[in-house]
Amino acid sequence: MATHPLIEKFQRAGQGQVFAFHDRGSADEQRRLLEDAAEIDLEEVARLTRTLLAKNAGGAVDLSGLAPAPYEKHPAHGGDAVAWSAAKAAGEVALRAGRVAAFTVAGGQGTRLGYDGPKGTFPVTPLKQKTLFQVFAEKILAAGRRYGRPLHWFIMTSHANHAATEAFFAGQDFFGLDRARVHFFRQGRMPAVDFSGKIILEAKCSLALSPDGHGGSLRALERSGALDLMAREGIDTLSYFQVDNPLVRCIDPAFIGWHVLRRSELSSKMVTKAYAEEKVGVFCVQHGKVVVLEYSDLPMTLQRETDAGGQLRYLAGNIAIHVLDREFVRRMARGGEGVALPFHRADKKIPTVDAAGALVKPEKANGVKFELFVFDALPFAKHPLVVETLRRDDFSPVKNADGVDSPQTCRDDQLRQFARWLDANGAVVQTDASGLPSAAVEVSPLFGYDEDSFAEAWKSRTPKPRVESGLYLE
Ligand code: UD2
Repeated sequence: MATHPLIEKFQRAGQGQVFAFHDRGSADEQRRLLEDAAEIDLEEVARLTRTLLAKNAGGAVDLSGLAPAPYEKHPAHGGDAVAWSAAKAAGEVALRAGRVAAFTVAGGQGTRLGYDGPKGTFPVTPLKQKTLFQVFAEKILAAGRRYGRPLHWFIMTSHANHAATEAFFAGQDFFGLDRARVHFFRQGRMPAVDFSGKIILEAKCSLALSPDGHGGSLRALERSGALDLMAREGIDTLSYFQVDNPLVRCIDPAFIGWHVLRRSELSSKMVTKAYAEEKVGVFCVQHGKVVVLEYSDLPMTLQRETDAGGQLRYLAGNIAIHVLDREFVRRMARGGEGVALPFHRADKKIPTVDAAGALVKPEKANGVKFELFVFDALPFAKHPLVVETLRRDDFSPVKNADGVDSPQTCRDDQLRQFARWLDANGAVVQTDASGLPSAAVEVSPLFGYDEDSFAEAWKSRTPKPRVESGLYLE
């Protein structure tokens, strides 16, 4: 029997091992293996093997010409309050014109949290135990009402969690959103390879494939037709955030306004690092381009460097909240001469099979996964912009089962935010020195999803409720 052309192609590329057990698989297994293999860009794999796996690859990171990135300071830290009001007004105009959509990257594997199921279905709020997806949905619903234009929401999933994510939304009746405006699409996958560049089998007839990183969102937006849909709907601005952070202002008029006024193609929020060793990427400039350097690539001497006033010199931490221009995304997705996100290599323990086909769980890293990062698009963007935000207003992710960035720290940060909003509007709230209220309270995003909307809703609430444990404002 003639060999399948795809199998021949893999053999010619030195990747014939992928089909070592093919003939012994069931018809169904054979079909699926061929389908998965068809997804793989063998030239890309060969190129990554040459560049990222070569003996001399991964040498010293290029730090030449590196300096801290300039950023737009928040008014609380001396930023120009008048310019910030103008930005907010411009953002509101864009929102009222229906130019903005929300975009969540939710394709990650969420292994650190040890939670089975799409991360967006993880419960996070203090009283009602609303899930991450519900919090975002209600913020997006509320913003749409506020600006008189219901927002479209794009959600990037992975092969592993796509069906479960869709089913979850359907089961919750889309949290009151118009389901025609909620769009799910899958991100791409990359094969894992061993240290010599051979694609790894995770089972006899199954390739070790994993999501291509949040940077894969740019090509997935294009491939899925999301960009065309945006164009048809008159949307040119995407408000990007991660699935793990319920504090994020999914729709922030001032941030959107800065992006619009500066004609930026890619804008990013930053917070000042809490301490020198904090594990976040840092916004820098290098040879005239804005870049993010992962903490692991920034030498400790630079991370600890301070200016004359004693402040960290490299202090602009990346919290993964961006605004993207639609046509910029398209340009990045299509690529071309010198326009492409670089892949990053991560060495991992990848379950696989031995020569006899028996499953093997490696004790140490046996291979490499390749990932794209969205912030690597910054150097390609026209007029890139970094805008400061306050951590307490935008950032408290759930990443680990306990310790930092855990459900507990996130719950406390939500409580502090609700207490601050109440206090700023004249309610009596008992808190400890860190601002944590003694009463467990919760504010529904449908009541108030940011300082402004909360203040308005509170003003018109009569009689004012007492702040005590169990208070839920809806
Ligand atoms: C990311 C940033 C870090 C900091 C931090 C803030 C990187 C490499 N690091 O760290 O600098 O900004 O976030 O919280 O980005 N995702 C996908 N598809 C993928 C991989 C990830 O959709 O293939 C999503 C994932 O669902 C999540 C987000 O991207 O919403 C972040 O993923 P992560 O947990 O891998 O990022 P993390 O915490 O290492």
